[in-house]
Amino acid sequence: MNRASPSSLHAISLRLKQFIGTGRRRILFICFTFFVFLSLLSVSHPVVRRASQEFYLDSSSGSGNPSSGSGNSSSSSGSSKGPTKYGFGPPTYEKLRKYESDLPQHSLDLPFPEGKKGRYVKFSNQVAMLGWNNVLNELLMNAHLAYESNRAYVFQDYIWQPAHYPWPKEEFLEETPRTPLNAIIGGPTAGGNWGPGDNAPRSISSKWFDVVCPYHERRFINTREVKSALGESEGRKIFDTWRKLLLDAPEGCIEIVPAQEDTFPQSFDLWLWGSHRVLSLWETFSKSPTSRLLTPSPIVGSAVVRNEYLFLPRGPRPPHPAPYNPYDRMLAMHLRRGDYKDACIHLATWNSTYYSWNLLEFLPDHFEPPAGGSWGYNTPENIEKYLEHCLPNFEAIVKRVKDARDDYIQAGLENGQSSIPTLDVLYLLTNEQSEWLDKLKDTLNKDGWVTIKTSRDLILDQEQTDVNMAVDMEIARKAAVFIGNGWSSFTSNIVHRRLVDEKDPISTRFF
Ligand SMILES: Nc1nc2c(ncn2[C@@H]2O[C@H](COP(=O)(O)OP(=O)(O)O)[C@@H](O)[C@H]2O)c(=O)[nH]1
Ligand SMILES: [Mg+2]
Repeated sequence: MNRASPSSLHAISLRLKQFIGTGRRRILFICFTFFVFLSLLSVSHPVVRRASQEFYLDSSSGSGNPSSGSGNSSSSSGSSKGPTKYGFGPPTYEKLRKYESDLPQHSLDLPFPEGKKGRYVKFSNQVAMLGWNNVLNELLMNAHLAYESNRAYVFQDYIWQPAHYPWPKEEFLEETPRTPLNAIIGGPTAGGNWGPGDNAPRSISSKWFDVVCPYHERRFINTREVKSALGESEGRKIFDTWRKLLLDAPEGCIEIVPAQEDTFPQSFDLWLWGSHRVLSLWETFSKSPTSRLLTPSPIVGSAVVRNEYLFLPRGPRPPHPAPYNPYDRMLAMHLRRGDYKDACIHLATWNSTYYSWNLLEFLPDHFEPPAGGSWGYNTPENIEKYLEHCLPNFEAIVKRVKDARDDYIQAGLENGQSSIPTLDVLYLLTNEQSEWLDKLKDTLNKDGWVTIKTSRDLILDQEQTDVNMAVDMEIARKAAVFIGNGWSSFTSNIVHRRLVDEKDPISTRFF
């Protein structure tokens, strides 16, 4: 072993004395050493550590560690402390915009039905500045209509209802925020390929529409020309009427424009989505390539994957063999809150039925608007009934979860499934921002759920935060069991995906 000899120690101490020096130099050296010592002491103190972490999270740009949910959620620890500052503003999507503009179908030289002589339809009457799912259900139906009319669907940015945008107004990049469609969905609607051997024209961007279909070459169809004769027709009839018009029209470039006097000038409007009339479209729409080939965008898909470890069960091992895949053990529940505190009363006042695909007859849960109400009026007892389902309290939620789990397990056993179904992971997707969610978690925990994760536990980067609603929807799509809010279009689009995936109807429930 090498030991320092007395003579070498003496040499070192001499060197040190020389380095420290005398007088002012010595005082400076002592002060500096003392400062370093104090800094080390304070950094290792927990209070100082926490303060510096918070400072980092607030000020770091791009590399922060935000959580998500409805967007304005609190820290990833899952506790509710009010709106979070992300440390980064909305994304600019430069690369994604370039991807959209460089799509291979954006070429004038392609053979019919694409290229200069191709067939196109742009729905300028599409709804905007509403929640994502009111927009999504309509744009998918428009894309399906374009496909059935042998025309390329012209896709557009999603224009946000500012109240749902994940960033505060002072961080908006433009007056009305927008997100490229390819950030939220993938598949043929957003310009991806149709299935193998399908030569339908591929969707194009609205920017390319301006190139391939200059203004003076377009045929404009005002919705008035079609809708005034349709009134409150069945969805099927509405679809077939538009399809015939668009299929038979010889013009390559068609733009549907909204009638100014119509509050809902969409081809498939809110009156249709909120009524049983939409159900006649289910059979063909659910089997269409538009539905089958719809995928989450890569941004959404990557957000789900990076958070998957959160869903691994943490509770005791089940007494019987259980699936490896955490989604096969997951019950996801959509807790539609926030603006729904008012919306549920509004829905009750107008005696609203469930929304869209939530009305499908073969699903196990239904809500019959109770007798006693009239157009724009309802009784206090009826309003109470609506609130029980639309804004359920803890007791109702706990019971619903228990019943849905029991029904699912029972159905699995009756179907002669080889292994006993296991549900021991809960995912709560929500736009709730208060401590209500923490209290609900505690209540469910006391009821026996060990693994409970919520929208707030997700770690999302800047672009993933922008599309957080689609991330939650994708998780709920994959879950073995889903419980949603029957009046919500957010829920209805999850129902759409689950049924297209051929999940057993008993696994898709409503409050
Ligand atoms: N991430 C997330 N966002 C939600 C959730 N529920 C509501 N939101 C937000 O609130 C909006 C609600 O509008 P919409 O999608 O039209 O659904 P609807 O209002 O329930 O019919 C969504 O688009 C999201 O921005 C949720 O469970 N998770
Ligand atoms: Mg909405």
